[in-house]
Amino acid sequence: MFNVILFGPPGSGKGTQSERLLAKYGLKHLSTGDLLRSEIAAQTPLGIEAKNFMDKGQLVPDEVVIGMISSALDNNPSAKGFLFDGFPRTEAQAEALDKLLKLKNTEINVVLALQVSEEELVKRLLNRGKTSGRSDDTNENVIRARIQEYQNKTSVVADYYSRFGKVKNVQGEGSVEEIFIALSAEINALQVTA
Ligand code: B4P
Repeated sequence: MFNVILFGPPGSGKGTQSERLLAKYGLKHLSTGDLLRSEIAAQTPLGIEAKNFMDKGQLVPDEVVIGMISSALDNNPSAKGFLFDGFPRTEAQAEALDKLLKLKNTEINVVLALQVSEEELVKRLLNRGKTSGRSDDTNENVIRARIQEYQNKTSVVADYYSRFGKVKNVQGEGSVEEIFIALSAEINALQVTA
């Protein structure tokens, strides 16, 4: 199996680049943001609880997202690898993911970390908010709270994986195509040496 984490702050291009990487490498996409938004759309108890956090720009509690990822891994026994998008977002989630993958005799191969400035993130998310219908994209204070949550709780996830030499920083500003080429080059380099 080949397992990739696409990492970066909100609006850094994780969702955008995931679509292209999945098509190229045939990995199974696991986006906690998408999974949470489906729960919200279906008005499940989990979705109703998650919406309260997401509308304030806060992270959803670890046990909720870890449970979702655990079920998704179990439901895809024949995947040739996973692309984790927006997960893990805390050190506890990273530790839980390592344990879940170990049970399946596999591990994270690489963490691709998109580098984007805060002003560019705010600009992109406000722009997306004009058409996405996402309540967490329309208010600049909520967007800044999400970036703050990233700095307080999520950026440490890169430090966690750096200890194992798994992080590759990739410039996340430029055209979607340029960034895709840079991400693909990192994956290709690892697959050649694997
Ligand atoms: P997510 O759904 O993960 O969303 P995101 O971080 O906002 O966006 P993403 O990074 O995928 O967007 P993209 O840049 O592609 O999370 C939403 C919320 O769910 C979180 O705030 C949290 O509350 C909750 N949540 C999710 N996972 C969780 C977890 N594990 N633990 C706890 N809580 C969790 O796109 C942004 C915009 O930029 C788009 O409009 C796109 O078109 C544009 N764009 C992309 N690339 C561009 C480029 N190169 N140039 C210009 N624009 C670009």
